[in-house]
Amino acid sequence: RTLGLLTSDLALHAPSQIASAVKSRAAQSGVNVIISMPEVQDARGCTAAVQDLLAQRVDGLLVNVPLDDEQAEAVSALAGPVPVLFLDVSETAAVNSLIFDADQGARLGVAHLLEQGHLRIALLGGPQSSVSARARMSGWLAALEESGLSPCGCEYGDWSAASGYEKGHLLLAADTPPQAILVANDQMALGVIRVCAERGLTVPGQISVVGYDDTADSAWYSPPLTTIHQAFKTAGERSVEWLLARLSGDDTAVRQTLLPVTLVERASTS
Ligand code: IPT
Repeated sequence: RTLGLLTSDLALHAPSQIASAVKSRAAQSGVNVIISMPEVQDARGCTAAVQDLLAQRVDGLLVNVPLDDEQAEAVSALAGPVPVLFLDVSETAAVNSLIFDADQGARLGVAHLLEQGHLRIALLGGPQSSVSARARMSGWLAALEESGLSPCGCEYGDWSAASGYEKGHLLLAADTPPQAILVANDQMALGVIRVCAERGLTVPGQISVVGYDDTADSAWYSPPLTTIHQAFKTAGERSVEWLLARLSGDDTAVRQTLLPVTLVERASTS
């Protein structure tokens, strides 16, 4: 059997860790994986990539590219009888999905900072074109609002450490700088920690930083990063298992799985 994996930029840590888990789990079952990484991740680019994978006669498809509901539904329809599982869509998309609970992740981050007594909390979101980045942002805003707070600054990066560095400077240049920053991924948090160091702010003494992902390197940051753990290995493995089960059964109902996330408390918050 052969599976197709349509993925977002593998230069980013999270998608590469998912792809690695998909490859390993598939290999264990003697399954080949063809990886496709569209340069332009709009609806057109994804459709072309899916058509290309289908032309190579894949038996099933994994899609780890952020897609809006209609786009995901269109890709599902395009695949016809070939089962498709989406990893970066909203719960409201009527497609098979295996996604992390973004609302829970956002709430865990806010609750952690509130417990430590921080009230001036800034937000550094991911790109607004990404479904999961938007879900994290709205989760943070909702959780802050429930505590009667509004963010002390809000910026959007593109998931890279460089963008974390650039936007981190903007957040810290405010007249009343934040006591803590919630960052939508660990790579951007790396850039934020660098900004703090350059401005002579100690982390966590003068400012707390919470990341999101818990990719393999995050425990090695200086200081080790407090972050929201998303079990990428488990997600990759379960996606392959789900598709293989689908291929050997006759279940065709739409299935949505929500994976819980956890807060990993390290040394970037206090
Ligand atoms: C999501 C990561 O959290 C983020 O850091 C970035 O790498 C993004 O992927 C790339 O699209 S995880 C995804 C399964 C929602």
